[in-house]
Amino acid sequence: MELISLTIDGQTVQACKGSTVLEASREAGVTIPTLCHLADLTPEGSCRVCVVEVEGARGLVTACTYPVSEGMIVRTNTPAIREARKSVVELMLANHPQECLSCQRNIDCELQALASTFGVREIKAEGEQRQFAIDDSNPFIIRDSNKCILCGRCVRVCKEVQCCNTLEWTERGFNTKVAPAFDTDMVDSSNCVFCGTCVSACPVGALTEKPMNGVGKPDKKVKTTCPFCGVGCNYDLNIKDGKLIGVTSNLTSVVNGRLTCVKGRFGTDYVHSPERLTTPLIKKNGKFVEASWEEALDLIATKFKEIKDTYGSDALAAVSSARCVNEENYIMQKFMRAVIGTNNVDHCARICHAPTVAGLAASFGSGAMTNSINEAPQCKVIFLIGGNPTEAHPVIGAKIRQALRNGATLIVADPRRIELAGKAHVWMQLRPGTDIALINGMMRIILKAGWHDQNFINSCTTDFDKMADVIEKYTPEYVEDITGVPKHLLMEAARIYATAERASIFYTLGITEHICGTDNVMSLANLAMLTGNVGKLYSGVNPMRGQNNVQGSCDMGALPNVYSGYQAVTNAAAREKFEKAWGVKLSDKVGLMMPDMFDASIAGKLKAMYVMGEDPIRSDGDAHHVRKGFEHLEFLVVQNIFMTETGKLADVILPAASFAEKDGSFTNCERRVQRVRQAIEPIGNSRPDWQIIRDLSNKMGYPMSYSHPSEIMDEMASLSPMFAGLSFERIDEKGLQWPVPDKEHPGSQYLHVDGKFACGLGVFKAIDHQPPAELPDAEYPFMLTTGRILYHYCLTTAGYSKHLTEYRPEERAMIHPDDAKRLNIADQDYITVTSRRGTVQARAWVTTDVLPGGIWMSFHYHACPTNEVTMGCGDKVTKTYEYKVCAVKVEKTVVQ
Ligand SMILES: Nc1nc2c(c(=O)[nH]1)N[C@H]1C(S)=C(S)[C@@H](COP(=O)(O)OP(=O)(O)OC[C@H]3O[C@@H](n4cnc5c(=O)[nH]c(N)nc54)[C@H](O)[C@@H]3O)O[C@H]1N2
Ligand SMILES: Nc1nc2c(c(=O)[nH]1)N[C@H]1C(S)=C(S)[C@@H](COP(=O)(O)OP(=O)(O)OC[C@H]3O[C@@H](n4cnc5c(=O)[nH]c(N)nc54)[C@H](O)[C@@H]3O)O[C@H]1N2
Ligand SMILES: [Mo]
Repeated sequence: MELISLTIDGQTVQACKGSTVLEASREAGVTIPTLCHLADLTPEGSCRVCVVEVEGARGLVTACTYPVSEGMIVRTNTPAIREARKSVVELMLANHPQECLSCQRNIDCELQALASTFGVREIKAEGEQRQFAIDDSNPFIIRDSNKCILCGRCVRVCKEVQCCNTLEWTERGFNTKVAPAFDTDMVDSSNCVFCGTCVSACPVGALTEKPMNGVGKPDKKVKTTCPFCGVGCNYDLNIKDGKLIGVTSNLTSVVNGRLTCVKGRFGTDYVHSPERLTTPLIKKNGKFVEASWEEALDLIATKFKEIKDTYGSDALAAVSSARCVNEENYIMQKFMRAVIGTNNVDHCARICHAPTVAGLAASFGSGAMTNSINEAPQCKVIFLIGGNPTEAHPVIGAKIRQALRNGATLIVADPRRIELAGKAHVWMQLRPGTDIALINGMMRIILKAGWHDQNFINSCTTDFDKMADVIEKYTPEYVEDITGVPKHLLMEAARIYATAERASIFYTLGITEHICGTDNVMSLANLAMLTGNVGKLYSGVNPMRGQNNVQGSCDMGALPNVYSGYQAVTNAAAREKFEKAWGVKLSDKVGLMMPDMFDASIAGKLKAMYVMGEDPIRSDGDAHHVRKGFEHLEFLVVQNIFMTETGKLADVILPAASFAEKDGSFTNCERRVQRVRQAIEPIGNSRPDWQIIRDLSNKMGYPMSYSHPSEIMDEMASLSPMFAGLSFERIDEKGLQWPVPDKEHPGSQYLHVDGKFACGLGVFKAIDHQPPAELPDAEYPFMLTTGRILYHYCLTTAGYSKHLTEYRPEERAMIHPDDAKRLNIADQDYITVTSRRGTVQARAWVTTDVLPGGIWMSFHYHACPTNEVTMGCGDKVTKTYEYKVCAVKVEKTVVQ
């Protein structure tokens, strides 16, 4: 970078060529006040608070926009400058309501602060005051344009960071204001997603959050990691009188900066829901009765021991939790392995991204996102397949929109017109369950055109020929037949992806939740290796992991086949290492996967389960079967923060503390291990999960003495080579991306550098198209696909957020207008959706965003338990349910 010299207030300083006077001054430690400026936005120079004198320039110039030049002489604090700044603030105040004391931003207000800095005394509002209606049309944000100082920060943040373009300038002159297009309320705007990033940018009280669980100034702010999806946003929990009263952006957050989504900023009010479990419960005569911890843990210890002694260790199983911190997952698998003596431990990765873990491990040697989230805005070509980040990973969605602003080309493969399909250069609306054919078709086109990377194939991979043989039959015509994607779109997608200098694949459950999920994942790995698009910046295969800590739960060994760090339970050396460290004999028998647990229970082989932070009756495929599995158990323990469907069948309920009430760490989808920090005391008599398991273990005669989660992480790191460099101290500020093999290692931004795969050579797999397990027929003529909406989260937590529930209270099933018309269904009508397994009801959402013959539903609502309808069969390798396809019939609900 070229440096130049200039003088600021008599001091000679160096600055980068191309920087502004403001940047150079800040770099040199000279403070210049600003108002419309934010470092992460394009400078505008509209408020004129940052004016300075530059010798030779006419009048005062705005420091935030004025570029530095060699030999420039700048003065930042002369009487003329002070006078000019003061009069800018006076003018703003003359037009600003003066009720500071009743304003939510009082004390936090930047205008107030500047007035005080410049010595502006009370200003009488002059002349006619603006009289805008206040927009509190939605549960999240209050927009009071009367307080707006027209700095435009919200408009720019919405355009440049969140990239939604919701807020714009409307009206003119005296009536100028910021509002959604056509001056509608935010609730009526077509594209506001209530991320609240505008609120984070507003310097005054014009945009504020609706209060959650209390009002007033926080006593403290505690930076932590979000408990919803796997993006791993950080932000500040605002605490007052021991309660969480709000969430605000923390600009030091590495992944997300000021961005959050609606759930992160407004949805954590569930922490104080009156429905929280606050005391242990024991079922007596079919009814839950309050119990002491002592009583509950004694009962569990006795029953677990009894069952172990009578039926053997493998008669017990545990479901660990991707919502819980790493340390809790580690201690849970240790408890099952060292204390109970079984490898029967699993968690929701099984029904989510297990095909990613298995598929990418087979192809590349490591089952995780290859690149980092903040590479996304710089990507030139993005291929998004089977993922809807706008709703499921909203901050990644925003970063993909940033890439588009930066000129990237986007290819989308999704059966639905998701938001990013509308913005894509090529959208392939494939039939669900036909991704292998699509990818094989793209690869065949690439090979025939010579767009493949022969060098990469030769030097970094193996088994190319087998793969090339299989794809030979996937001509564009054959692929069009299977997928429904017109061949010209397939050819265009192949050309864009393969001829880009660098291209990145992003995928999610549209790929994994199929009977061929692992094969789907390996197909994407094939495509990346064929074109050499892996092992570099801005170029890789990126599964967006689902739950906040599903990456971490896998890493910690909450899986039936591996200890922490993916060390196989069947590997004698690994087993001996853990046996030595834990002082016990360990089982070498791979444990049960979650779906197998229910089968084993029905078959009478599994007698007890310990379910932490998961609700399988609602979340697993074919709820009837799962419920039956639980009903056959002799003893069930459920540890959760709320009562769940699974909980209702439990013999003992243990109330856990939520993410806001405990220390620990979550690992996001880019492998970054980040701190979770306790901000409030556990609610009621609840306890952090790790303490509960520790105490239970002590009761069962296996001493565990951890006094803080950091000690658990230290033990885990000492036993897991890929995490050896982790410690609470090292992850404190920015987290660390694994692998971190030693205490000096800086972490790994991207994997398989220069094509050196974790397994040596990358492995091509020869894979053929396989149709879904259940296709539509005369009786069940529709294809049901299930997934997520922005405003809800899986099954439990978001349901207890007042904000979120108020905004999206019930299930809306998407159905194509052609089908709706034929069945006499109007938008908002109730419809009944029935499969061979069960039936549910939902309101219809008639839309061309789905294919004719397709129904799309979420699985979030208690009133509409979608998994009563879905199937119990799953991926050949990992048993992940095929949630993305099953056959149903649809009828208009007859109101009695
Ligand atoms: N708001 C919100 N965010 C969440 C969650 C939540 O519940 N709510 N859950 C979190 C979890 S646990 C996870 S795992 C992630 C999941 O994140 P995503 O996988 O992105 O979410 P889904 O909506 O399940 O499915 C993604 C897309 O796959 C498409 N699809 C369906 N079938 C096929 C197919 O056969 N082929 C292709 N190519 N596409 C298909 C669907 O149309 C849908 O748009 O989200 C996480 N984030
Ligand atoms: N039809 C259909 N079904 C699906 C899917 C789909 O796409 N379609 N997706 C599947 C996927 S990807 C997933 S990941 C699963 C998710 O399924 P689940 O994991 O069952 O979903 P969650 O609601 O996140 O459940 C987590 C539970 O943890 C509790 N919890 C939260 N924090 C804590 C804590 O700190 N301690 C304890 N002890 N408990 C806590 C919550 O109250 C909640 O009951 O659903 C699957 N089900
Ligand atoms: Mo998930």
